[in-house]
Amino acid sequence: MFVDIAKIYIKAGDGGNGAISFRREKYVPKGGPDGGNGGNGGNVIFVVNSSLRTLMDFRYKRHFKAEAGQNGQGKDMTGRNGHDLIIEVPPGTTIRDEKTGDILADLMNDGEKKILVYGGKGGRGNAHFATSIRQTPRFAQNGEKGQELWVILELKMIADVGLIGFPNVGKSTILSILTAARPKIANYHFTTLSPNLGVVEIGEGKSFVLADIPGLIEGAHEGVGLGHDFLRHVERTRMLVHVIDASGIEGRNPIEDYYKINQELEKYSSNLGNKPQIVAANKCDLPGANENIKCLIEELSPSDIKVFPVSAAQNKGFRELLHEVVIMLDKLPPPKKFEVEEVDVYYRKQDNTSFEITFDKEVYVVSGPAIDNILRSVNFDDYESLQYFQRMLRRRGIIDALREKGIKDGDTVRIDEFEFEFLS
Ligand SMILES: Nc1nc2c(ncn2[C@@H]2O[C@H](COP(=O)(O)OP(=O)(O)OP(=O)(O)O)[C@@H](O)[C@H]2O)c(=O)[nH]1
Ligand SMILES: [Mg+2]
Repeated sequence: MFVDIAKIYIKAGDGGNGAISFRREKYVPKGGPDGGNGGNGGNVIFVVNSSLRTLMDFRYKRHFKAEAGQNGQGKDMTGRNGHDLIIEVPPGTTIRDEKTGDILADLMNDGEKKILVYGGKGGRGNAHFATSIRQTPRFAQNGEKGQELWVILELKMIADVGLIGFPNVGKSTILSILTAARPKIANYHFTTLSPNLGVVEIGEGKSFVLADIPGLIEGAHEGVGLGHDFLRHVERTRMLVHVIDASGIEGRNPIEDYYKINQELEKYSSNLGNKPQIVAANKCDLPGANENIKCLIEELSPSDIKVFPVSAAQNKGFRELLHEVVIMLDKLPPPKKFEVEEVDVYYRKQDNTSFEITFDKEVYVVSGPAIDNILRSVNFDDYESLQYFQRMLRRRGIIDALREKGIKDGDTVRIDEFEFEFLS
């Protein structure tokens, strides 16, 4: 398989912090809390753009960060949400978690979207924490951090068009003049041992992928020559350019060549036999080619197979051939989706309720997402905030869990970087 790979870092925007603010009005000495909520951070979203064909752009830019949410403000003003960051990828891109290797997304169709990391939620402003007893909360909630991840982008490039034909007919030479690929070209059979790939640019940002495939010979369907391996690749292409040596310089007859190769394709699979095909009658610069081409066109005209006389050596005749390829590709269905197992890890909402208690040198240490979440809204210098904190510990079952672990009054508890005495 032809694989293009890039490793990139993505980070969703952090949530904005909630504001601590109090109303100031004329003749109202002690206004109520009016700190607004922080805005949510932007997500990082991957979108398929079918005019892209490679992962080349990711060689230059590797870090992608979505915008953070803005902080809340006084007068109950909510911070603006951060914009999502859109990353465009070509069809056929799979995205893996760099650490676990799990496939997080397999993007195929134009416009298909996937959110891979979610922005952090904005923190609540102090207005949110006001109650009938706690009328002037001097604490607010900080925004949640946006998720971050290193991912591997993998593009299994599917060749739109495969160049097939007998050995030495000029397949690699054709690839080299139509694309930036530099395959080995030589005057002997089986110069090409594995498929080469190139991108043919046809202007207006349009392109297609062309594969040069090792020469086929009789018996290829049974594995003769370089056989099966690449016939499998050919099966995924959308159409074939059947390259024929029109000069007959190796003593074969071009018309027979045409039928023999097609028989091999047919015997390998009917899918391959039925693939749309046009003929590139190559080496038309050599003597005798014109006569052969006339016969070939005559032979194939009833079957509607178009024949294009070309010379890869002189770079002649390819404009017409490419024109036809583009017309055909436009009418053909897009390449087939790869079957891969998708692991849905990052669609899950963040887990805000689990925690863990460990015992470290006489100290009970509480950690986990539940703690991180509660800590976002604690101001340790503020009495009411601490009371709120304790209530949350109780409500989340953390106090009960500590008791179950055997904690007694006076023992030390550590949460994040804070240590305090346990009092029930
Ligand atoms: N005169 C002439 N020679 C050509 C033309 N195209 C290719 N050749 C020559 O034919 C020989 C084989 O060319 P390749 O492109 O390596 O052929 P191939 O089909 O890729 O061969 P395999 O990889 O062995 O299957 C080379 O010596 C080329 O220079 C052409 O249009 N005219
Ligand atoms: Mg070759």
